[in-house]
Amino acid sequence: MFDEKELADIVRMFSTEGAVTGIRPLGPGYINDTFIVTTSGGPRYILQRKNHNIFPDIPGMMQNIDAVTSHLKKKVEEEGGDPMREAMTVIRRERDTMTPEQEQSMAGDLYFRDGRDNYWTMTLFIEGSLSYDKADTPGLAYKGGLGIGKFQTMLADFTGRLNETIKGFHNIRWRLTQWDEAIARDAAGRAASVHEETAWIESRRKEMLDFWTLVETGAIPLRVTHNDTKISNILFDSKSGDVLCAIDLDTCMSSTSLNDFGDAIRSYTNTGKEDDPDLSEVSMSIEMFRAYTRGYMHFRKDSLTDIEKEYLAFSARYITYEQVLRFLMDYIDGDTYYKASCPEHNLIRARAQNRLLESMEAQYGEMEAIVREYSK
Ligand code: GN1
Ligand code: MG
Repeated sequence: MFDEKELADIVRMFSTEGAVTGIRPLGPGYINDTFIVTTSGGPRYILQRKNHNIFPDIPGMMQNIDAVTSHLKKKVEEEGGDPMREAMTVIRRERDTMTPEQEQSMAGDLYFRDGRDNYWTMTLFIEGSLSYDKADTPGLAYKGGLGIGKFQTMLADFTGRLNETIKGFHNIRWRLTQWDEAIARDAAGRAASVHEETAWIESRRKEMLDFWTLVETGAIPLRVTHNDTKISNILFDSKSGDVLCAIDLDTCMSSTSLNDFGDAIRSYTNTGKEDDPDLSEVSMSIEMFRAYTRGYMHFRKDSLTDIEKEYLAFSARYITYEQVLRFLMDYIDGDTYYKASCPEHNLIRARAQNRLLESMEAQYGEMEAIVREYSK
């Protein structure tokens, strides 16, 4: 879609070092387009085209990312860590490519908007790092839990105000409103073919809304949250195996920290793939659940409130339910949100996530017992 020459021209809008020697696509992201930029005489960089259809306020999003990464860098420094590796580094615009209006505008130095309404951003590529699509050992899940536990702990005293980058992102009341509209609209004429799947959403509607009411009333507190903690959004140190940092901060917002636990469990504990067409491969590994919970609670057990601990295991069901809903809704809408590699892709994803949800429900008592064990 973009040739290397075009991409190299975009890179020139940013304050980078070295001469560009190559730009290649990177990663399996469902939303943005990501590239890795190699240079001679300078470091490697990540270039991203942010999806402006999904994120309506890119300047607001970049302001969030800048504020959160600055805070994290300070914390890492205080603890004697390496702020260039343990937090993302946002690359700013090259001053002489900016108009006076851009220089004045909010977050104007954090992104480049090209003539075709594409929004581009750059960050530093962190060398000596690894990312995974799937957690294959409890040791990795444990380290992942430590990583997000630490992330939340470092952000506990963040006092800035964060913009809402996607309206009602993990708000199931809003998602169900969107769902009802999608069914009524039936834009792709697919609603009648997913009766069985629709029943999965309806049968759990009430319990999910009851949970969210606790967030709405303030019984469950708001914190700074990442909101997209699946394993592929975490960088691990290739030598020690420890988490370096969480990447993809596009959805960093104020919400319940339970989202971050729940979404990680959805990702780390799945014995199959997120879009596994073979449902017999999909289940929740209780061993992986234990390992992640142990790591996470190492940092969080003294800070979480009683009600957060009480709903921690439930948050995995909540986020997985939401993911079934979002994939199914996108199928009904005709695949307008997620990148899909075939016409049935979103339906396959929804079915696989529902299987995972059923597996969590079947093991819920054990999940709760494990949370209690590591809460002490
Ligand atoms: C999307 O962009 P990516 O791949 O990190 C999505 C998440 C979903 C995830 C499912 C902004 O994440 O909410 O959980 O796909 N991000 C957005 O894999 O919708
Ligand atoms: Mg993302």
